[in-house]
Amino acid sequence: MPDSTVIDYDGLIPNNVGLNEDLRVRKALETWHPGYIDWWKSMGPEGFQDFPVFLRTAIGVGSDGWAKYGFVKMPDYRWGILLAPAVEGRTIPFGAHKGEPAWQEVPGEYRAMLRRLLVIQGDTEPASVEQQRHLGSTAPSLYDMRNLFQVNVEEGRHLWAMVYLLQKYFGRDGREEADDLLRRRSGHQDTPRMLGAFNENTPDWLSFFMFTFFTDRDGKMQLGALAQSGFDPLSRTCRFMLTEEAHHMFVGESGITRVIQRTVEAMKAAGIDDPYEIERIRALGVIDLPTLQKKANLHFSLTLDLFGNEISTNAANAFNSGLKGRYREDKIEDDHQLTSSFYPVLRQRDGAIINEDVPELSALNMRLRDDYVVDANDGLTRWNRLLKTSGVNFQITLPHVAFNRRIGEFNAIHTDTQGNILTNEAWEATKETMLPSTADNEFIISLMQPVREPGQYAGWIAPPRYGIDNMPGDFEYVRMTS
Ligand code: BYC
Ligand code: FE
Ligand code: FE
Repeated sequence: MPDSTVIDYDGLIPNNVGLNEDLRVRKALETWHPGYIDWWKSMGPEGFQDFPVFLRTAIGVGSDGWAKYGFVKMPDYRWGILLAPAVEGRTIPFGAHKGEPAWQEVPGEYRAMLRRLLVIQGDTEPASVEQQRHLGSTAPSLYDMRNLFQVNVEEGRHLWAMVYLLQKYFGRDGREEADDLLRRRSGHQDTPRMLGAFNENTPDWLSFFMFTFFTDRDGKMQLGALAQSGFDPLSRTCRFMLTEEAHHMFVGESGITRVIQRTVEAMKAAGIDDPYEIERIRALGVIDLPTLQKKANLHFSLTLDLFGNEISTNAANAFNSGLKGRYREDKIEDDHQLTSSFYPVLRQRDGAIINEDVPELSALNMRLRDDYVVDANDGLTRWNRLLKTSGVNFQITLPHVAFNRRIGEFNAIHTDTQGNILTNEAWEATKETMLPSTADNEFIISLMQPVREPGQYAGWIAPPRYGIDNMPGDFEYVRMTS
């Protein structure tokens, strides 16, 4: 057994899984590598492949989170296979096999289910890179541009993480899936990415911050559930991915905080108290808070669709078989088998939204979504604290879970952001008060003028409080002269 706390950086593919002794898998990954680089160059960050970027690379997998920072051109980034250290004597934490030793190989009877979970997880990672590929050219600062690229290379690494599991444990099928992961394209008519939200546009930086706040947070929840898996290599992979996810969440949360900060500063300087004086506020070159709220409504509702149907036999089977647990399963106190418990699910019945108790096993998507809403609300609290201390009378809120949904119980109805059911006519007449209108989007796009001077920031966003890796305010995070 190789020492899994040490990352081997000598070969083509950095790893702590002993690739040097695993020639079959090493060859499969090395064969896949050129296609990945082609994909990265053609579908990754557009226009910035040749510039050195100040990026973080993991050099350890311990809980002390060793990392080093340095300038690297993105195609030369060392994407690696990194698993969190094994936990000795780990057992399957939930489901029908609870208490049995965790699997080091794929249990034959669950092969298809596991493969599907890996493919869906893997598909989202390159999808997000594709969605964000045009954003570099409108970055509000070099600091933000660097953060975008850091998120992008890590999502690229997350693809490697799933491809490793597919190639190591699924033979020829796994290799085919790995190739298909490079073939699908976000938003493509014929070969789209698998899940809805990953085929949407991310046209501007407000969308990017909302995406990293709301949609990467689905990543956090799903990875949290998969980190509990009885299939130990998946658990260890996800545990390491979660350490990277924290940074993606930071980018989103702090990005929106800085937008709010800039807006309230500008309002104060101009003597505007009323956040609904939209035209006057926009004339200051900052994003008005009601538009921010509409963007939040959009990204929250798109992300809720990623939790699947509230009532799902797929989710029940994945839990029962020990493959996908609940968020923080190990912190929950119950029997971890859920064969006789119930869970309240919001349902749509004869024109009303009601709560109904259903067998808990079938409601695991709903439960994960509930945990997600709590987690997202925590983030909002911090934005709202800033609004409160600034004296502006406005709070960002999450819309009702039935609002603007395409998957699950509420896909056939329209509601307002409070969850009141609307007729089609009422929805058409009011939706632009709840979701960004064409004019809102055009205004945001009009602000997206690039700023490339070190230490300078676009007028609609405040500078960050701290530099990356404690760098000074005028640090050149992306070197524009290659
Ligand atoms: N779009 O039984 P159901 C991340 C399909 S984000 C399209 O409810 P299940 C990241 C479903 O596939 C985290 N189709 O499904 C973030 C099923 O189809 P089949 C990604 C959808 O399996 C930012 C059928 O409807 N990871 O990492 O219980 C940047 C019946 O549905 C959708 C995961 O999601 C949809 N939204 O739940 C970068 C974890 N929803 O099989 C990265 C792995 C449902 O009948 N995935 N369908 O043809 C899963 O655990 C589950 O597949 C889902 C769906 C939770 C997604
Ligand atoms: Fe990811
Ligand atoms: Fe992420």
